[in-house]
Amino acid sequence: MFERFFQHADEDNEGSHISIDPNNIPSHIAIIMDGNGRWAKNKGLPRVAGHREGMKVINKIVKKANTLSVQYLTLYAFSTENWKRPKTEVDFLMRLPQQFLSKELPALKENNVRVRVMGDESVLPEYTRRAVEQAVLETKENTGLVLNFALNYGSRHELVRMVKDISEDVKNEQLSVNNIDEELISNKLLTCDLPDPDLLIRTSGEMRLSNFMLWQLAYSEFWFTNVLWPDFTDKDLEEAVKTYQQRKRRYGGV
Ligand code: V07
Repeated sequence: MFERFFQHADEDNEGSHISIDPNNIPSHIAIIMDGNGRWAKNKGLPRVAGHREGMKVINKIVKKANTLSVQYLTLYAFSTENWKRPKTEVDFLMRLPQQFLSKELPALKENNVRVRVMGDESVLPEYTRRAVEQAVLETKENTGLVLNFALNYGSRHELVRMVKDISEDVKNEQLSVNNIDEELISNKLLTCDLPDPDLLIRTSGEMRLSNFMLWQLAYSEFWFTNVLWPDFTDKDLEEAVKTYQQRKRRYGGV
């Protein structure tokens, strides 16, 4: 009772007076980088200016995550729903992987970061796929932080594919229905070689999952902030990690 009370009192204090426990770092952090368009609108700029500014934030957060020794960082760069946006905006977004990598790839390599992508790449423009492919290839031997970009990713689409994949295996008698379990399902998802996220961060005050990692986030801690993604700093990441460390994960137990 009192323990829970104080836990919340600490959260209200934003944990700024305490320090990070190096023995309890979330090994996988997932981020919904929201609020780029709103940031631009607030400044009287076109939406794409917000996306460009949002891109600049990524490398600072990667560095900070690396320093904290976070092992996996998943960033929601483009969802399967984002195609509904105006064509000029979509075209701009599709140029960002190329821009990001031509500017940041050397630093990522220096920091021993391994780039990885999840999502349906087949429908992306050639230049987007090329840039991503090159980044994955050039960093594949790196052993540090795994930077996982969700690019043209949608969780329901991922689940539909998983069900089809498993059904084929059953139909071909490579798999018995009795052997379908949680581990098998996890291994058929785009995150098959990643642990589930420990912490989900969403910026800009929205409190929903928006079709992001529905299966993988089953037991994750959620941390929401009103800060817009282009204004997000390493201090905000620290605060999220501190809040995470003050919570007690239960996985459905008591
Ligand atoms: C995008 C910038 C960040 C704010 C959120 C939306 C806009 C980085 C990438 C990227 C993706 C794959 C990759 C390397 C970089 C990116 C898109 C949008 C579509 F291998 N930022 N960023 N891709 N934004």
